[in-house]
Amino acid sequence: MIKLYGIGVSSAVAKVRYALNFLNLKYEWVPISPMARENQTPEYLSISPTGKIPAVDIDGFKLFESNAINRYLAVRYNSSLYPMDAQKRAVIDAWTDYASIHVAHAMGRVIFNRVFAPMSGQKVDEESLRVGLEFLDKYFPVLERQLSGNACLAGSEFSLADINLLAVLDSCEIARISLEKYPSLKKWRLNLKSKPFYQTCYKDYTQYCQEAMSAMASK
Ligand SMILES: N[C@@H](CCC(=O)N[C@@H](CS)C(=O)NCC(=O)O)C(=O)O
Repeated sequence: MIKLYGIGVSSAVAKVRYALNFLNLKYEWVPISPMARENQTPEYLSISPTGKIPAVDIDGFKLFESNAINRYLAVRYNSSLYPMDAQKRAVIDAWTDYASIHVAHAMGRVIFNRVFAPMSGQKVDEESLRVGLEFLDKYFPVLERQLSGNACLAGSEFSLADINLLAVLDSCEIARISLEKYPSLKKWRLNLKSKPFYQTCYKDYTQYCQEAMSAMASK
């Protein structure tokens, strides 16, 4: 029995949902909303000691951190998403880290200042926004170069690195981040968004954000 804890508006949660779907694994989705501080209850902290979403409980094994969860799922269910070969794994890890640390961090600055700060009445930090956009202008060409020569992020085979980047980029539309200058990246993303593992589990991320916004506005 797999339980997934979190809410749809989180791209980290989406990442695990993509992997679960790709692996054809059934799961129970348990809504845990940080906005409602449901992530700080003793019960949830016993599953995710950091209080972050997502977390999973798989037959009693509790785990947090989306990339660790996806690696565990791929290994446990013996999937090509994270093959046994040490070098292939290392390359998948390298691209996953690049997207999770660098791209996601820059995206986070833009999303916070263009979406969440205005939505929650917090001050927009124009300098942080500028820096985030500047970093994305450096990082997207790297992804473009990699994807113009390879079908997938870590080479020719679809892997956890693709699932991770797909989720990291889910907020492009809501944060008004254009990928027009990056045709290979855009094509790679459109192709993956048409796949059943994405389509069947996910209302568009933008819609989740809009729902979250309306919920906040009505408070
Ligand atoms: N590195 C973590 C990031 C998770 C994360 O930042 N989750 C956010 C939602 S997207 C969260 O739980 N925020 C609530 C909080 O920090 O209290 C992962 O990939 O699982």
